[in-house]
This record gives sequence, C-alpha cells and structure tokens, in this order.
Amino acid sequence: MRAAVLLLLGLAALASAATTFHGYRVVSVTPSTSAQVKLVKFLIKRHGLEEWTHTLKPRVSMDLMVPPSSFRAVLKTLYKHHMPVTIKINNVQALIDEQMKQHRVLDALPRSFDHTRYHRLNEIYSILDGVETDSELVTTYVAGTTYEGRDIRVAKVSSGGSKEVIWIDCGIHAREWVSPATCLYILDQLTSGSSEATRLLDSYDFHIMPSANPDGYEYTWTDNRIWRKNRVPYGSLGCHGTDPNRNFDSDFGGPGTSNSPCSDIYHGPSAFSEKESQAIRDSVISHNPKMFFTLHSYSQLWMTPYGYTHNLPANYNEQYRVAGVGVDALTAVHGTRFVYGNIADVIYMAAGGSSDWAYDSAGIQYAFALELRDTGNYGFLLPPDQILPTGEETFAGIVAAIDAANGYTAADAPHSPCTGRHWKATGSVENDRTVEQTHFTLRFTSRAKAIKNKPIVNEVLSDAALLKRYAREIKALQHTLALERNTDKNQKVEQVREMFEEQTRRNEELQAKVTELQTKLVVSSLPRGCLWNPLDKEAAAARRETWCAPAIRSSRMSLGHLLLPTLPSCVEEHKFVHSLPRAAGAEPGTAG
Ligand code: 0X9
Ligand code: ZN
Repeated sequence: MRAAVLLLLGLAALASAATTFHGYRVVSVTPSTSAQVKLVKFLIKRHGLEEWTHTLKPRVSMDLMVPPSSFRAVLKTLYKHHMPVTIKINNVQALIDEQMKQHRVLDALPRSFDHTRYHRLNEIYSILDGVETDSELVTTYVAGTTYEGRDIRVAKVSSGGSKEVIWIDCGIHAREWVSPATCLYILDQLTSGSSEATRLLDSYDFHIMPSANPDGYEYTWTDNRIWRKNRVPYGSLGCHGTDPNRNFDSDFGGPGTSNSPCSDIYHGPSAFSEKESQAIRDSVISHNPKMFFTLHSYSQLWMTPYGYTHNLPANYNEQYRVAGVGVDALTAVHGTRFVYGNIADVIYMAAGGSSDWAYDSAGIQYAFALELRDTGNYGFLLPPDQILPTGEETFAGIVAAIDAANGYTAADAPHSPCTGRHWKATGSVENDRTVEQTHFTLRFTSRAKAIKNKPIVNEVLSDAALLKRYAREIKALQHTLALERNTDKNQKVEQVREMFEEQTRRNEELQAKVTELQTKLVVSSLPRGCLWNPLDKEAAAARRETWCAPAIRSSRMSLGHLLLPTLPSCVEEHKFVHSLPRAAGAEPGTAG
C-alpha cells in the first residue's frame, strides 16, 4: 500500500514536471519571397518558435508551433507582410492529453503486438522479448547503450542461413512516435507466418531497430512530448541533446546543421560522438545490408540521397525508380500520397544524416529515409488509430521496393509468383468503343479494392454513365420526333448531340489516359516472376514461356495481367480479362 502511494506520488511528481503546451498552436506559413523567408526566420528566433517542419524557402509551407504568449504578435507581423497563415492544431496540449489518455498502465508488460496504441520503451522491449520467445525466426541483439544507460535493441528476423540483409531503423527522432510503432508493425508482419513473409524470408534477413533513440523517446513520455534529440547534456547553457541524424559522418557539420547544443539540429561535438549513431553505424557495417530504410515522421516523403548536397548520387535513377515503385504500392493501400526524390530537393539540405552515410560510406545502393504520415493535421501527435493503416501502407511500400530492387533478374525464382497467396483479385476491363456501350469496370475483392478507387477509373466510369444517358436521351427524342415534327425538340436533339459529342471526345481522352496509366504502371512496377520488363524483348519472351504461357495462350489476358500486379507480390489469384476493340479480322486469343 505504502509502495503504491509512493509510486503514485512519484508519477504525480513526474507528471507535474512535464513541459506542457496549453494553448500552443501549430500554424503553417508559406513565404513567397526571400524577404518573407527572412522575416519568418526572424520570428522563429525572436519568439523561440519550435519548428515542426524545417523547410524554410519560398513557396514551401512550414509548420511552426507558436506559444499563446506570442500568437498575436506573430500573426500580426505575418498578416502585415501579407503572409497567409493556416492554423493546423489549435491546442497542442489537448492532442497530447488525448494521446496520453489512450495509454493505460497495464498490469503486466505486453508480450505481443498491439497496434492500437503507442508503447513506452519497456513495453516495446517486452514485445521484442515476447516474439523472441515465441517465434523461431527472431533473435534480438543490443546494438549499443545510451548515455542514460538504455539498450538500443535490434530484432533480427531470419529463417536461417545467411541471406542478404534489409535494415530498418525507427525512432531516431524521439517525438516521431508513429515510426517505432511502424517498426513493430513490420516486425509483426514478418513473423506472422504469412506466405508473403515466408517469401521475403526465403531471400532476406531483416534487422529492425524499433527505437534508435531510447533516451529521447522516454523523455517524450515523461517530460516533453515534443522532444526530438537524444538527452546528452552539452555546454554551459544547460542544453541537452544532439540530433543523431546530424551526427553521421556525411559532410558532418555541413548545411542544415547547427553547432549550438541548444538547437534542435545540433550536430554534436564530432561525427559519431553519439551512442545512437554509433549503434546504427556498427550494426550496419557488421551486417552489410543490401537496403537501408530509416523511418521518420511526418510529411509523407520517400527520400533518396543526398541531404548534404543538391548533387545526385551516381545511381540516382535506380534509387528513384525503386522509390517510385515503393510509393505506388504504398499509395495503393489507403490512397496516402507520398512525394519522392532526393532529400535536398524534396525536403531541405541536411548534412550528417544516416541515409547519406549509408550510401556513401557503407556503400548501400538503396538508402532511403521515409517521412511517414501525416502532412500536419496531427503531425507528431498522430492519433493511435492511424498506427495500423500507417503500418500497412509502409510495409506494402517497403516490400514493393525490396522486390523492385531485385530488379528483373528473378527468372530463377523458385516458384511462379503468378500463384502467390495473399490477396485475391479478380477484374475485368471491357472496352467496346461503340458509342452506346462504353464500359470500364474493374472489380476486385479484398484489399486490392484500393485500385478500384483510383480516380482515373472512377472518372471513366462516370463519363461512361453520362454517355449512356445522352445516348438514351437522343434515342427517346428521335423517337418522339419521328412521331411529330417539332422545332423545339429538334433544337433539343441538337443540344444533346453536342453534349454527347463533347462527352465522347472527353471519354476518348480519358481512355487514352487509362492506357497511358496502364503502361506506366506496367513499366514502373514489375515484381518478380510472372511480370517482365516489356522493353526487354528477350526476357519478356522467356518469362512468358516460363510462368504465364498457359494463361496467356488461353485468353486475351496480357495487358490486364500486367496491370493487376501493381500490388506486387500480393495478388493471390487473378483472373483478368481485357478486351480491347478488336482490329478487323483479328482472332480472339492472340493478344500478348
Ligand atoms: O531533418 C531530418 O533529420 C529528417 N526530417 S525530420 O522532420 N523527421 O526531422 C529528414 C532526414 C533526411 N535525411 C538526411 N538529411 N540525410
Ligand atoms: Zn525525423
């Protein structure tokens, strides 16, 4: 009893020591000129505004947290200089309270995954212990120990033997809570025994570091929810923390870093001075991964090197291609849009980052930094009900990128991925260009229905419906006309015919767009096995023979077949019919 009271008192003391953000707002401003950029910079300094996003350049919006005491002054200045302001979060503390409320202290530490809530570090590690015990696939190791003495742990998922390695680290920035939660989701998927996991683990070992900055992460739970860096004390000013993502040896101390220990982007006293960057460096070097993913939030970006320069790395085109495939697959799950490209152009210049180091120094050809959800409605305070969808889409994106990096060299895959078991999709495209009947339908079951919602398809559908209506109307009017000659009606027929013709033109345009889209999807998303690079004629012929010959011979399936697996490696079974308007004399069944 006494112990419980003491514990409660202790907790109360902790709670009262925490920094609070009552009445703090997050606003987004978009400077249009360099003078306005300067002004925003001045306001940040003058009022000590916390940057929630860091891009400060003309025509790019920036999210800033403004304390209530400065709100009027900041707003007044911005308005005076014609800078529009959007309030994205009206009371930061209210969102923090909401998020903390979901976290009940459980009777015992959880041993299994729960993607409905955020976890304290000891819960994350207890879950790691749980999977390590329950799953033969998982072993964990300690990659380093932090300044405050916490382990930086990594879960290795492997079905045995020694395979190519995929590295994923999360939570290098303390406040980006959805990142560790996503690492746990990925770990859950990989240990689920699904056919997809088995397929991946047939080819790869995964190393997953769910919390790359444990001291900072714990600090966000106990003291300051908005904390970003680690917790090492520096300098006489009593400031704490180095940004571990400025502490790598990739143009250390270069652009987008600060030498002030009080800054959120303090690079630390020297490259790799911090336990967190050392832990990543040492594990990465000893396991030599093929691909490196580091997960941040927020902004919805998929970034390739470099952050320290606007120059592009030698294999930029290849990294960009793979990023594009990842983003398409990610978007296909819940429609979440991501922008992709090199760090310096997509977000801002930032030297000393882990992915630049991974590419330059560790020689990893695929080194990606992702910014997960959202785009600022909640920012770092993403509600827990978005953990699951964020996990689902991120996992899909990463799997697609892994498959894409595997390139077109999977002719020797051990089984035909045409019959992979995971998602089920059936569909049909019928496109008969006679005027009265223009259909474009796609039907999918299960999660593949995401494709159905692709706006282009809906657009075509609604236009087809309109066309049909006009056709019916014309027919009806012509019918009445035949009975009684009437100029009014004649005019009406003309009007409808004009609309009809315009609509037909528009429909043709849309059909062209659909074809273009299909081609783009085909070219950009070739997973292993039953797909082939249509540009590589020889490989295409061989692949066709090996995997899909029977299906292709027996139907006019080729285009649809190529379209569907844009959800790479997740299509359980697909029947797909694409009947294009047949050229005169062409036999059915000869396409492809
Ligand atoms: O600034 C960062 O470290 C990342 N953005 S965040 O808002 N999550 O802090 C971007 C990382 C980009 N990578 C490199 N600069 N190498
Ligand atoms: Zn970050």
